[in-house]
Amino acid sequence: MNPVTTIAVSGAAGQISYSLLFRLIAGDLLGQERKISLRLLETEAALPQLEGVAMELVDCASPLLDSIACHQDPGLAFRDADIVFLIGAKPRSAGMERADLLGMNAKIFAEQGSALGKMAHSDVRVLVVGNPVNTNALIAIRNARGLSSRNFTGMTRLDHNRAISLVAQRAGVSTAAVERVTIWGNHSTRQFPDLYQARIGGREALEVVGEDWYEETLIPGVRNRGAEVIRIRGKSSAGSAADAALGQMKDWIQGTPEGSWTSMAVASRGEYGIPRDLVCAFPVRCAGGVWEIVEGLALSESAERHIRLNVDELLSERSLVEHLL
Ligand code: NAX
Repeated sequence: MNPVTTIAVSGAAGQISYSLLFRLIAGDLLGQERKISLRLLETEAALPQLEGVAMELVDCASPLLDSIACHQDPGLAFRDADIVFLIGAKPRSAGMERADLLGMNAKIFAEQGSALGKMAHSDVRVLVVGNPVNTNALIAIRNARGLSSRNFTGMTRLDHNRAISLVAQRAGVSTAAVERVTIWGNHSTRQFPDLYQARIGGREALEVVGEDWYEETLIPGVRNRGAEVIRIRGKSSAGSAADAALGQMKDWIQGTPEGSWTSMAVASRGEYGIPRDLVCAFPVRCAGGVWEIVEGLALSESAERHIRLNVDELLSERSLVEHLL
């Protein structure tokens, strides 16, 4: 095995990356034995800022940092990459519709998907963070000739973590006691945080937190948490997003806890009636470095209804980018 792991990060001068990169070279993802070669990708306009970030990374004198390079060409950034965080995307500006955002970012993910297919290792793990996550991941998968949808996951770990924390607070327990929570669907305000299978210290979660609180507080609370952070902090979530990206990638590499699962947006193979190839958030278990959708869960009527609404939204997003697939 190559003693150095090559990690590429797009949008590396942005705020999520600023929280992520220092943790990568502190060993928070791969431990204290693995050296890391960092490939940082940015737009031309942000390259000077990126050079400053690279200087700061060097200034940490981390023995784990083998090399660092800044790029504006995705082909160079992704060459021989083992792990890739696709964070860079255009933010939604005032007055912009979701469809406009989709159109702008779709081109970025088509280009980066194609570069990944040509340049990255065949067993590369690519975590898509930039919004709209599900559809960007779908575009990257379709353009990454030579890779498979198994090489990709989209980030729904922040929503998953938000749900766990809110449930733990409500129940007055540690987050470690909350298991088998699922985020289904699209990483949008339509996502479905599912507690029907969840357990708190071995008890049914809904019994502990109450159905009313679940419907009236938890579901909207998770869906709107990102907007609440922006309202109060004045900027979108960054530290928590970087932490979620690390958590999702770590579980993918090292495995999910025995008996539980996490939530990831991955390509459907028809599980739970979700159309094949659509990138949808599912309950996911990881072992031996690969992810698997948890199958055979009994869905409540309400869950089925919420999931159908998400599928409709994902299909309508897909129809807007059909030309890039
Ligand atoms: P920032 O605007 O701070 O950083 C984005 C960076 O991407 C900028 O430096 C920009 O120059 C760069 N960029 C734009 N186009 C690029 C391209 N073609 N190639 C390389 N770099 C490019 O945003 P930040 O707060 O870091 O958020 C990044 C993305 O994560 C956004 O799309 C955001 O919506 C998304 N998020 C996703 C979350 C999730 O749970 N999946 C949660 C957090 C976050 O909202």
